[in-house]
Amino acid sequence: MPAERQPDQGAPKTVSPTGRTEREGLLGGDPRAQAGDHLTTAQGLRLSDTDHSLKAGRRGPSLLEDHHLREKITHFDHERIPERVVHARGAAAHGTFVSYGSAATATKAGFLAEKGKETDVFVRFSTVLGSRGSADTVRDTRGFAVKFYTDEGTFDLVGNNIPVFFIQDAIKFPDIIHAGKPHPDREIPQAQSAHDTFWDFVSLHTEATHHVFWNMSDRGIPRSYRTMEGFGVHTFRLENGDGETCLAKFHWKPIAGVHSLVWEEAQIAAGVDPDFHRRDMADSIENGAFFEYELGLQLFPDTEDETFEGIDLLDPTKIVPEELAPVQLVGKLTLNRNPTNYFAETEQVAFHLGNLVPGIHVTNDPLLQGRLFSYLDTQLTRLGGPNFPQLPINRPHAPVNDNLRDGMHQTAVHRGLAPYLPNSVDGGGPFTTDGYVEVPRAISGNAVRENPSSFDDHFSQAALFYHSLTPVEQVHIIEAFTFELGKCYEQAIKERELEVLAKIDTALCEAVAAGLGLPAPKGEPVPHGAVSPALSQIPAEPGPITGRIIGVVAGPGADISGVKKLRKALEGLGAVVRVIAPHGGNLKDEIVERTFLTARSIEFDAVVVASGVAETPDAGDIKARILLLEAFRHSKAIGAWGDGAKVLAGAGIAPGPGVLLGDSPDKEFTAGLVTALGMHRAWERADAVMASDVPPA
Ligand code: HDE
Repeated sequence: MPAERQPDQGAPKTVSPTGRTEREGLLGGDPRAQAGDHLTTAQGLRLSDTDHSLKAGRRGPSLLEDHHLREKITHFDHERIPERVVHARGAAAHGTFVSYGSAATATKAGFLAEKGKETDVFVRFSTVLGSRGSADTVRDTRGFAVKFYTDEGTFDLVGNNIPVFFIQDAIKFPDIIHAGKPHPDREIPQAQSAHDTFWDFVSLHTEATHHVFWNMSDRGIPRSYRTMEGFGVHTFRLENGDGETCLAKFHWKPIAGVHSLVWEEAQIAAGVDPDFHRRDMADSIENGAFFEYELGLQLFPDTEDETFEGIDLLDPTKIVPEELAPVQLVGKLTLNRNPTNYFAETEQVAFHLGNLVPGIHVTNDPLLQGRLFSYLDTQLTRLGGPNFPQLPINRPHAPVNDNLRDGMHQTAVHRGLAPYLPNSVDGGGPFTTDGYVEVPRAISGNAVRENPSSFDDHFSQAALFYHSLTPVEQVHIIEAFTFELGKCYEQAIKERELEVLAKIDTALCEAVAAGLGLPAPKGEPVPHGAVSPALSQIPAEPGPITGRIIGVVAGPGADISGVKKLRKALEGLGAVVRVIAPHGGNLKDEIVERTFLTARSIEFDAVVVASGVAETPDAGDIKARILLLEAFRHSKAIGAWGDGAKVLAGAGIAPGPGVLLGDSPDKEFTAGLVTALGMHRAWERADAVMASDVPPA
């Protein structure tokens, strides 16, 4: 037991950060919340005026004596902390992880090994390049950082939505980030890679190629955090209860499937709703449409060469195709609670991949090794000292007796005399036990600044990725490269990146070169081996529609009972129906949630026109036509019942794939809509509606 307080010692009373004492109910409600109904100073002094500073006469200067004025403004002046140097823009949610128990043969980590075990989690999603106020839908990698508050200590799985990284060695991190961040002279462009310095670096530093292909694919513009995969990226070492080890890669598989925006939508959203992803997550959780993912493991024998089927497991620019090592599902994550306060939780949370629990170990991946240094280091500055693990969001859900003492913002009141070991004066404790023990691994070798030769292959897996995708996904990659390089000013940079593309695929290189108006260099595309269909995100079967948003265009005279019927059917499946009408107000007892002014197609996964609006003067409104045409152009499900079909025809939308027409929103109509939504997009339409001589469409 920790040392007792001595009889002669007192200590600050047990009072909450907001001055709640036991007498006033510290133990009832949430003691961290503000207390009392009256406005006070930080010292609990009740105030009678907070609108006027203390002045020498009505027209006189303010007095230094005004402590309330000085306290209020001083605190305000210090409200911000440094934003994260990368991943500054993020949104987070609380949730629960439930273990299937199926990982027990691989790891003794209790939160994975014990079937049915529930562990609290906090998950922060982020973009990498943009600053705190940047847009959500930029083309970028997304962070997927999970804090498991296990009873053996906190385990952080600090991953991304892309399974590989730009660099193989942590020492290159400042280089890639300096290249990707806005230009240092004008601080533009914000939050994106479509600029010279990014392409300058990656065209020279070709180990980035694989990650660049993922960024240029649809993975760079997710539809929702709900529809993103997550990856631990590095290979970890797992240890089971018998001391046996294996190597492992972590995967998050979204129950809702992997889906993205189209580029045009992402760009519109960046202006119309820069908070697109965080709003979607907060609204969904509020509506009970929780975000769900399964945790999966790819397991490999722990061999001396740390290689599987010729793939170096220590190279973070490489994946192991799921066809070679299937992802075994080991538990389920549900995000079901929004944070109460963005700053206290989302901004102050501190992840660290060195936060491990027994049964999970690091490997020699040189990217991982550098990260083990970086997170604590950056957090010391960002969170103002070494006591940030005491912040409410960072506190472990396991007893802490750490002998760490003092430091800025210390909130604990430690007892005893001997925060050192060994000691005799505090009874010899706290005691070490059979806690975390690193797996013994032999380390030898000369000190060299070199990589293993297997790290020299920069292209074969980029080619594997590209060739594993469907034609529509490949077109998106061509369009993305053409757009991004088209935003560069330096001709030499574009030419150099085309040389890289020539090593991946001739047709791809030619198409991008044509878009840029440059000659396509001749290159020898590298061999890539068997393709991995698991890399494609186009679903073979319709997925669930939880959280999908369907806009129903209605108006005075619309078939409101039909709207209600459709709403009931779709909401029963976890989707959200929003009525769009020319003006706000009510349509009978249906509330108009969006007007032609406030709605934009990007918000909806499908748009349906109700019967009864075709003959009204608003049916041909330009904003309504743009809404429908944009949704059509982005290959979304479109529907109409009754004379709603005339509104579609008026907007120039012809029947075809993903366009559903019916007499009423009956079972058949709804089933068609649900299937179309479950497929995410009607890609069969894409060529006809997006094609343009000037890529990207
Ligand atoms: Fe990070 N990264 N990173 N990173 N990273 C940070 O830590 C760093 C890398 C990732 O929501 C920083 O507290 C280095 C790979 C996420 O709070 C910083 C290297 C992966 C987040 C840092 C990498 C990540 C961060 C900035 C190269 C995926 C957001 C603020 C060796 C596997 C966590 C902070 C959150 C944040 C350093 C590479 C994921 C500076 C040096 C690879 C999801 O410490």
